[in-house]
Amino acid sequence: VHQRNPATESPELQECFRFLNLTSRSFAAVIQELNHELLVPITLFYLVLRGLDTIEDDMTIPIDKKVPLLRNFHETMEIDGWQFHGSQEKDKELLEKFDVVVTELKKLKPKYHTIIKEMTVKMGNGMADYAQNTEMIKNGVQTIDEYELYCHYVAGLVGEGLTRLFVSSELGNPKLAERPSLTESMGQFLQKTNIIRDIHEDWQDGRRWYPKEIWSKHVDKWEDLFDPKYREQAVNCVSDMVLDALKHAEECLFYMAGMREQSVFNFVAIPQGMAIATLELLFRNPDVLERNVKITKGDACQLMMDCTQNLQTVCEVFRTYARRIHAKNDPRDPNYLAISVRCAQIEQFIETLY
Ligand code: PS7
Ligand code: MN
Ligand code: MN
Ligand code: MN
Ligand code: MN
Ligand code: MN
Repeated sequence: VHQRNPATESPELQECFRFLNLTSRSFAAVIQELNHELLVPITLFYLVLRGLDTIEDDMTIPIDKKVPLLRNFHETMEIDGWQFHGSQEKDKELLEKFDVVVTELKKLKPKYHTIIKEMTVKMGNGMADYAQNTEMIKNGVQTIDEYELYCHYVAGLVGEGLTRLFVSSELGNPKLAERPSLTESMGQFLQKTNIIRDIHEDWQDGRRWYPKEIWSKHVDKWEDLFDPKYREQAVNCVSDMVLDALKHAEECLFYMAGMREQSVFNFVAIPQGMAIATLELLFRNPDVLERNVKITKGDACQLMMDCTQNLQTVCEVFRTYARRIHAKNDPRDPNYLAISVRCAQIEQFIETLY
């Protein structure tokens, strides 16, 4: 059942929902099914962060213009009538008509507005730090710690904001607020999957998020990852990245065990199920180095059904994909043993829950 009631929505709010449906592939559906109390706050949270990310992603905005836009976005989002013209990104229309988001943010309960604003301050500054860093050094993220800090800014903070929204609306277990590492894992797992998948697209845009600490074990130069001569090394590099992402799987399942309301459970579980299925698709897949690979519509449909039941069905999804990764593991991969152990741990962890 849809929680929306367009008859009672202002024209600005209807426009916000139009943008949600325009800009998001996977989130639009799950957000619109959310419990009435959180439907509008999470829609606006999404649009604020989508606006910020559209600026971050736009490589045609010069750095000295981009950085203040990112750092001041929490103030900008309160300026009546604010619009931004000049982005070349796919989602530029959101920025061109951002005034409708500003109008609707003002109507939020103060407790929700505060959470959204605090997350925007931190994310905008984090994105700006990395944009400046890449601009100055021109060779991207070096260590796994730096990689995880970037994932914290762009996704761990989303998780923190969402968890605070769940707890303050009493739709999430208050104990979740005391377990920040579980929340962080939820964001890290999604963002790392996004980064592993987007390697080719990001490279073409002149950016890279794979840490040198990982890729330099496989190739000498970053560009070699895209050279067919080094395809085997590149596939091993992707599998090294997948191994790193899989370390968050158990904490994600723990987090999902803390959901108390079905619509919130579905909202958090669907992206996680899509993420583990995507990791399985990326694992040992040379196509990743040439194009953006995506799970099929059929698989996405099945995942939507399995991730909207209960914790047990989501655990089954994780176990199924961990087994498939395990089965695809190649003895010639330098991480063969570590991957095998990691998959077995996830499989065993799930079995102990029964
Ligand atoms: C508020 C629902 C549920 C505890 C727009 C959902 C970039 C993967 O890197 O553009 O530019 O290629 O493909 C979503 C944790 C965030 C993390 C984040 C906000 C889950 C802007 C999603 C989504 C936390 C910052 C994909 C992180 O965008 O990425 C709401 C719990 C937005 C979540 C970015 C990335 C999303 C992402 P990129 P994309
Ligand atoms: Mn983006
Ligand atoms: Mn981005
Ligand atoms: Mn860590
Ligand atoms: Mn990406
Ligand atoms: Mn993307």
